[in-house]
Amino acid sequence: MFNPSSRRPQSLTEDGATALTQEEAILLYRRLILARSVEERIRREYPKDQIKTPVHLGIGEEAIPVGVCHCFPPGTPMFGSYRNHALYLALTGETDRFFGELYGKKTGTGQGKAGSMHLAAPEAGLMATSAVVGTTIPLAVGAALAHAYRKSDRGAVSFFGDGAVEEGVFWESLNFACLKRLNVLFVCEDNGLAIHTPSRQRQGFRSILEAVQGFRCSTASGDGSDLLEVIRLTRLMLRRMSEEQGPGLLHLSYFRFLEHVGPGEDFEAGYRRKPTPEEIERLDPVIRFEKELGRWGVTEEDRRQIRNAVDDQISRSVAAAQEAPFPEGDQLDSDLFS
Ligand SMILES: Cc1ncc(C[n+]2csc(CCOP(=O)(O)OP(=O)(O)O)c2C)c(N)n1
Ligand SMILES: [Mg+2]
Repeated sequence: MFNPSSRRPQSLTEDGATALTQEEAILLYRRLILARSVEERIRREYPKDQIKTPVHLGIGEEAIPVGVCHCFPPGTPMFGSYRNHALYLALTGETDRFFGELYGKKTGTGQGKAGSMHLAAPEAGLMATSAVVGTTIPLAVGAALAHAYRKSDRGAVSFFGDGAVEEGVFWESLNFACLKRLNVLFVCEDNGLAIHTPSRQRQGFRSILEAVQGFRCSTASGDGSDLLEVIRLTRLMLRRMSEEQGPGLLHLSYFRFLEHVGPGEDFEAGYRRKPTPEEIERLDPVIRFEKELGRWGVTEEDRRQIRNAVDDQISRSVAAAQEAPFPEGDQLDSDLFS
């Protein structure tokens, strides 16, 4: 399928910031397809009402976690929001425990008690994700502070939506990270919406980037639908953060294709319009990256094989999750904190 002899590093930008081997390009494509296919599968399964947890699907967002995670050493502590599926899948690549959790089963990441919004995989670096907007931002700062205490140069990453920026905890966390020069990257996944409300009806500042630029923090902004741009900007941020010995904020915009929560589209609700086919070509990170894959000699047949392998993996995991037992007895209230 893939000819190793054709593997070659590619320089995709003037400064060569995004240099990927064929092996990396294939891995990244697999991660993108895994995230997309898992969520398409959830959309098909959800109406059967066996998955009881609310699901906040990230179709359109996938390139952000896939690209950012690719730039960090394995095990770097990462923290996210409830729109966390692509982040979990980018870090773990696994779907057995993922679907176990969605089906509420003992085999899940939280033994079926945490649900889609609280996926975690500490062994892979995913320390926490949460339903409560903004709550994991200070946890990422705390992880970076712990590294600083231990004189380690390991970083930490916080993923959150544009709505979290309207919370005090974001500004307090940013202030503290800047003051203490912590090695933490804030990644704002900006879809311009908090549920149904657009940014201009919520935000008193001109732009997130301008507001953060008043802080002693490195910043960059770009198109989160473009995986190669996400990687280029993440690497740029890492370089700047190392030069400045302090935190960074990476602001990436993307288009949320589905409703805020649930498996459907909601364009008929009237708060935004459906994109045209030409716009979809630009907004869909999978389509965008597929157009680039020829650079590494990855053919349509290669892509088909990757998609099929991913579909098989998902089918096995869904079947296993459906068969798995629910937690019972003492297991129901063990590991619960409130
Ligand atoms: C502290 C808190 N306030 C309000 C809510 C209700 N709520 C759930 S999602 C959401 C919108 C958040 O938007 P954003 O941070 O942009 O994330 P997105 O859903 O766009 O990924 C709100 C207000 C909540 N879960 N937590
Ligand atoms: Mg948002």
